[in-house]
Amino acid sequence: MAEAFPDIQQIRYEGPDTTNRLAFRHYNPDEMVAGKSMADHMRFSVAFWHTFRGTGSDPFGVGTMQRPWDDGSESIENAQNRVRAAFEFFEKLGVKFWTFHDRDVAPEGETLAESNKNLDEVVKVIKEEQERTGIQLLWGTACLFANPRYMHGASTSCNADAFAYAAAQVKKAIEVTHDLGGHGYTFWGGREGYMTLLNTDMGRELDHLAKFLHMAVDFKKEIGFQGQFYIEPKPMEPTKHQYDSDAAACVAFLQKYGLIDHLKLNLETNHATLAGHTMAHEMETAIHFGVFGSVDANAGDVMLGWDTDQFPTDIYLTTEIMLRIMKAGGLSPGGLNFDAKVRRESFEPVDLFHAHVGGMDAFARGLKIAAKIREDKALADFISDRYSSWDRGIGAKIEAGEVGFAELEEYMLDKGEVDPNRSGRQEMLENVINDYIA
Ligand code: XUL
Ligand code: CO
Repeated sequence: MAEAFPDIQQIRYEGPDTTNRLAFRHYNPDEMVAGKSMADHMRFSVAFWHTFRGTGSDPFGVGTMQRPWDDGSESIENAQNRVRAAFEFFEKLGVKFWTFHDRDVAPEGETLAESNKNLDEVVKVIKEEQERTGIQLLWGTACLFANPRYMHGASTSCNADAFAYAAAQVKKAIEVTHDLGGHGYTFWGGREGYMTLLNTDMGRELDHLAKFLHMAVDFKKEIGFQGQFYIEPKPMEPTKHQYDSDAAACVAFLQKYGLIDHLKLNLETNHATLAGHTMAHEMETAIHFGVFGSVDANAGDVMLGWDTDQFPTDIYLTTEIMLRIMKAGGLSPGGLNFDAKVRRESFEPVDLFHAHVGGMDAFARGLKIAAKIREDKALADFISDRYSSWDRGIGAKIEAGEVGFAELEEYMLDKGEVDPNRSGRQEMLENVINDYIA
């Protein structure tokens, strides 16, 4: 196959003063920041579905993307060529990881057996390309939402056969992920939710979702797959209410069904904002409950209420994310997966490079800023001082479990009133962060 991106050279770090738009200004993979290389801090990954299957179509018009290597057919040969084009892209961009759904990489056949065979044919080329380049699979997943058989959901469908089909499909997808040395496997509940409660037995559907995940955990053990399982929260779209609506809902679900030790969360920025949360909130929640796993890095549009999946360019956002990743002690075996797509109007192949280069540079800046904030303890000192009443006296006794309501009543009757409150200083802290970002 001829080169897919013949006019594009390896993207290199050239520093902030370069005039070359196809160079990194900030992302310098081997540069050490807070004791670790930038590449290891961020573990960037490209999402095959957006970057190599996104057509640019929307409800009002057909696709716009120019992809000269893709003949638009559903042939195996075309699917294999797409994979070769993708690995050329990953290599030139300098990422070490990628992600895919089963049906992105290989066409669905007339039967499950045919679909599995198609997948095997493409996996052969994926293996060759992974070996040739050293690029690794961050996680694999199965598309359990596009085919009409999944109109009511997959594991939460009212149709038991849809559950069975989804199980067979996920079994194969996990096998393939294992075979490709994947670091993880993600469950995003594409249509696991409902459009109306009028026709829905919600409790029964949740039980089925849990049963499905338990089967996956059993199967993982059976074949010796060591990768991390992730559940990916999203509150809506395509259904009105998705069961994995946010990090807290996922934690409650995982705890109730005894799955908390088997799955972590793959948090996505635009999903957090759709749920009415910041990404920082979702990350704090996941870290606190011990289920922070990986990140689908993108951004929404503040004016639009749907999943726009844009590339992250906001340094404030990337700083907040890197602060939490460092707080969590790093991302591995997860990564920063660009689950993001170029706009319909950005239809040339080179736009794929501009988009990813921008996202990687935005995170590189976020990393450096976050490292400095942590090094200076610019927030940490303020926060520990804010809670200092818990380090001594009555606060320490409460935390140690030494007192109950009766002792606290006695303490307060004696004291009469609480110690004076101190300002939360939100505006000052916002100014502090701005000084670091400048
Ligand atoms: C959908 C979404 C998915 C998952 C993988 O909003 O984020 O692409 O990341 O199925
Ligand atoms: Co995602």
